[in-house]
Amino acid sequence: MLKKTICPYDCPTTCGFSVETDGKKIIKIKEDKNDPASGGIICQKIRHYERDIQSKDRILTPLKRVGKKGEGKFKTISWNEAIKEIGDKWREIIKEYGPEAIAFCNFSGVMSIIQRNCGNAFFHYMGARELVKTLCSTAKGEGYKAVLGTTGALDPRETVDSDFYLVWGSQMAATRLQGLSTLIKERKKGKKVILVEVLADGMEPYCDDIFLIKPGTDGALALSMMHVLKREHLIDEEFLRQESIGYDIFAKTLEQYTPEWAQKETGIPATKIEELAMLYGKAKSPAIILGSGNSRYINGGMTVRLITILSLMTRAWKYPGGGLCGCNSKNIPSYVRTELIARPDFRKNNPEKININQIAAATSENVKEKLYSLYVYGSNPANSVSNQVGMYESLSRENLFTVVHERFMTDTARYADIILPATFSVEQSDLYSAYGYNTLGTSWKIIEPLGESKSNWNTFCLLAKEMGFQDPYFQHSEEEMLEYLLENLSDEVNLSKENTKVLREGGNISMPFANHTEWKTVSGKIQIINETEKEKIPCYIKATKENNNYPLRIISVPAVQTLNSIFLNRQELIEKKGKIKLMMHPKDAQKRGIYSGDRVICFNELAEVEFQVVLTENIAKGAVAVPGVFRSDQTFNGLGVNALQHDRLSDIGAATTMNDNTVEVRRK
Ligand SMILES: Nc1nc2c(c(=O)[nH]1)N[C@H]1C(S)=C(S)[C@@H](COP(=O)(O)OP(=O)(O)OC[C@H]3O[C@@H](n4cnc5c(=O)[nH]c(N)nc54)[C@H](O)[C@@H]3O)O[C@H]1N2
Ligand SMILES: Nc1nc2c(c(=O)[nH]1)N[C@H]1C(S)=C(S)[C@@H](COP(=O)(O)OP(=O)(O)OC[C@H]3O[C@@H](n4cnc5c(=O)[nH]c(N)nc54)[C@H](O)[C@@H]3O)O[C@H]1N2
Ligand SMILES: [Mo]
Repeated sequence: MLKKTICPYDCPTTCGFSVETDGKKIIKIKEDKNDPASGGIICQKIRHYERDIQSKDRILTPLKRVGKKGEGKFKTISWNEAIKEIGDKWREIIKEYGPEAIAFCNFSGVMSIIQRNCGNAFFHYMGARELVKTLCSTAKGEGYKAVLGTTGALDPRETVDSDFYLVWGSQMAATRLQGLSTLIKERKKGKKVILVEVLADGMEPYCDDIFLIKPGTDGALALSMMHVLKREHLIDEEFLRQESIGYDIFAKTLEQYTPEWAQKETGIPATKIEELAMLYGKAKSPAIILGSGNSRYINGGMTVRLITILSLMTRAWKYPGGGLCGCNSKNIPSYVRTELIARPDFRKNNPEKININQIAAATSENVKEKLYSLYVYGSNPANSVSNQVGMYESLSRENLFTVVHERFMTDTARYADIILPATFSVEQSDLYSAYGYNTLGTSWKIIEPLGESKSNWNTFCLLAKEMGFQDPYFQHSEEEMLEYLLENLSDEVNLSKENTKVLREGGNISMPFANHTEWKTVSGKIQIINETEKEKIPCYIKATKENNNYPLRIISVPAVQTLNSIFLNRQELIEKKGKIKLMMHPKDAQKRGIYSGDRVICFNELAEVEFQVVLTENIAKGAVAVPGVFRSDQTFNGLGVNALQHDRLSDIGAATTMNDNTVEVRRK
């Protein structure tokens, strides 16, 4: 039997595919050529999704800690015992310190609407500490929004019509396979692909030219490209004077941003900047394909504002395929009314918020508003947030009652007092709305949950009962909630009969591409100048400064074989991924007497982390990069790159700045 389902993980595509099942197990994964997002292309990770679902390493019963925190010793208990124990402990904490002494951590383990957002409703109802979920790309989102509001950018499927591609900081071979396949086809027809990257490793075969840029300086490149466009009369000034706010004022500031100035900032030769600006400016419908890496800096929001403005300078948006891809591609905030699941109206108190990027500090012993319990689901903060050493210290606290709802023994789960077994996407029902494509889909339960695993929804319903939460919300099945969401989609969504049928049966449907020529901002105009921003006139802001002790900049990049900390249990992928690596330029290695394959210590004021060095000419000088996330037992000294990351927030969007850190490297 073949059934349609959707990948639950945090990728822009949200691929639909099929599974062969006997009703009890998933036997095989099959590509679905008719899926509007994946088009039948699925990644090497999902190709054997069944191996994860049926993995011998899966946690299938509730577990209770019997050893020390982090030691990894647990005994099996029943769900009744687990829920009772959590309830007893929470009641005790609430009585003594109030519900604000309880926090939760959730991010992108499962991206579907119900399973991702139901915990918010539960913790709002409880009055627990609020979580600000900005671990990924909110600086990018807010930077774009500052210029274009909710105007929809390009859906990757529209880029077949682009006449030039500027891939700006995306390892598309890992993160945007389907978009990359379009580029490969179009390049064969003679269209050019240029890459602006810190680490171009793996993308070389797909590009005509590569611009290696110093981390966190993309704003300087965008500004100097606009300087050249202005000088060469390649800006469509008539269009901007009509349709934007502040073009002339902004244009005057461009004078200072010469290619020679930008060369000093970015490390890209001025002549190359001229060349890129001319290529871009002479194209009719160029697409900038923007990744998220360059927004993860203290200047990340401004960088994205500047790149968004650059994309509007030449009228490109008015032509099919022209514009910006990688930002919000819908003209409405959302097809689905997520608030029906997240229920912000359940919150009656106003506790101090916790930014997920600073959860290590927030859960530490030494804060005024001390926390006594942490509930983690769909997230693995021990491996995903900054300040990893601090995170382990917090998780080691005897007086932080920690519950982790998980599928595998992650580094976070290892520190839990109680572990609850979580389901896989095929064992639960939900609605998906891709963040990089204009698609909407459903994935209905295909097999019963293995062992005693339960979905997030079903677990929160049990916990609500235990805690005596009376609202009818907590008494529905997830299938009822899914029906309810389908009946209450956003007003702007109009479904044809066929599409309604697809959603009833399972699978992705294609939604209309956005209108890229009507500006969905408060003023109805492109906001080159935005009066509501701290920096009203866009300008160059520097990233965190290097210093003599730590002269190198370190960034984290996605690995092809894994997705954040997901797939770390899959043997064949882990073998392919290899040891925890530090990518380095031969010149930087030579200065330090380091050779390819050496074990090195990479360090800064936060930690010392051991890596194996891989030398490549395809990295900007002065930068080092770490691909992928590793479980502690897959590292050399128990720590990963997150141990070298400060928990500073971006300029706008309160996002991660995980790429904005400085280090030094020495041979071990
Ligand atoms: N295989 C795989 N797929 C994934 C993921 C994964 O881990 N593995 N992660 C998923 C997630 S959570 C996300 S958010 C998306 C992200 O997907 P995208 O938004 O497309 O971004 P990435 O491919 O992560 O690109 C980050 C790139 O930014 C580059 N970079 C870092 N700093 C700078 C800079 O200052 N300037 C420039 N120009 N480039 C810079 C890095 O070298 C890296 O290649 O991918 C998703 N897909
Ligand atoms: N070093 C480094 N750090 C990074 C990144 C990086 O590339 N490198 N990427 C950053 C980015 S872009 C992101 S988005 C974040 C991701 O940060 P997180 O979301 O915290 O981390 P993930 O590694 O995705 O872990 C998700 C966990 O959820 C579990 N899970 C999956 N499905 C379910 C479910 O249905 N229910 C429950 N209860 N659990 C489930 C998985 O088993 C997994 O352990 O990490 C950030 N941190
Ligand atoms: Mo992400």
